[in-house]
Amino acid sequence: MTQKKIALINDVTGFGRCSIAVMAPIVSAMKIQAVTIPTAILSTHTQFPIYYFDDYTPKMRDYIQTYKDLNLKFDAIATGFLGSEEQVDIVIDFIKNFNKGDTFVLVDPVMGDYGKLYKTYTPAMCNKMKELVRFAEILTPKLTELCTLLDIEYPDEGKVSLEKLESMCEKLSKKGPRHIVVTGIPFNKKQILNFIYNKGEDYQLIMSDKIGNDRSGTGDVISSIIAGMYMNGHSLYESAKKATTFVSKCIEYCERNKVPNYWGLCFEMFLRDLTEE
Ligand code: PXL
Repeated sequence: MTQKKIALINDVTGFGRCSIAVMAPIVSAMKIQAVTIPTAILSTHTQFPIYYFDDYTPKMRDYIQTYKDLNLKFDAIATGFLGSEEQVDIVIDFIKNFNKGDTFVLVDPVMGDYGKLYKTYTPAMCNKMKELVRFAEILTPKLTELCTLLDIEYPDEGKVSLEKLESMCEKLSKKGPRHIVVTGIPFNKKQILNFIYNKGEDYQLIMSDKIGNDRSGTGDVISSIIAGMYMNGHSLYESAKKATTFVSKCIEYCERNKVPNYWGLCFEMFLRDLTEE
């Protein structure tokens, strides 16, 4: 059996456990080869008071050209935080080149949190992300991102009905993604809701306990587990379930060991849970 390959288009961040530093080991544990396509190199992620940031955009086209010349093929492409409109254009060009029909594309539209967009998300950048969404088979937005992609106001305290979530996903799926996992929706003081949408099917729900505060890179852990599980033949529900169970276990460990939130999830402790024989 030939091993599968996933192209990870994301930043390389040294300390803080996010992006490729998290996604590559996770998909590797799932026996999938990780191929890194860097968008930027940072010493730590941007939640730290200081960080070194080297934008890789001007070099990405030459980097990718070698893959085109080598006629490399990928079973999947996963994208995460993107810094500029130009970078999104490069990613769209990459998908157009390498998605030969049997490549699956996961887009994690990392745009904001709690109803607020990150500073780099100008209206033009939001429109660019809407373009990218058209190329996704699986989309893993948070509620903030789902609302932004549909130009809908973020609901008060993130409270939203299941019917509304379904209609939002239906609307977004008309633009491209057949599968949508809306992650980390505030449900009540103790629980978080994850909403699973498969086009043409009934929605499914996964509840997880809310333990402690949010941790950096959680979205990257979730999206890479979903991508890896899905590539290994599991349903979207099973993939999302695996991701949420794994994240809960990591958070519980981090809380017990008083690991600061900005240090991300201690996923290394449980990587073996992801390996299937
Ligand atoms: O997915 C989280 C993330 C990724 N990359 C960078 C970040 C963050 C979160 O802050 O700063 C550079």
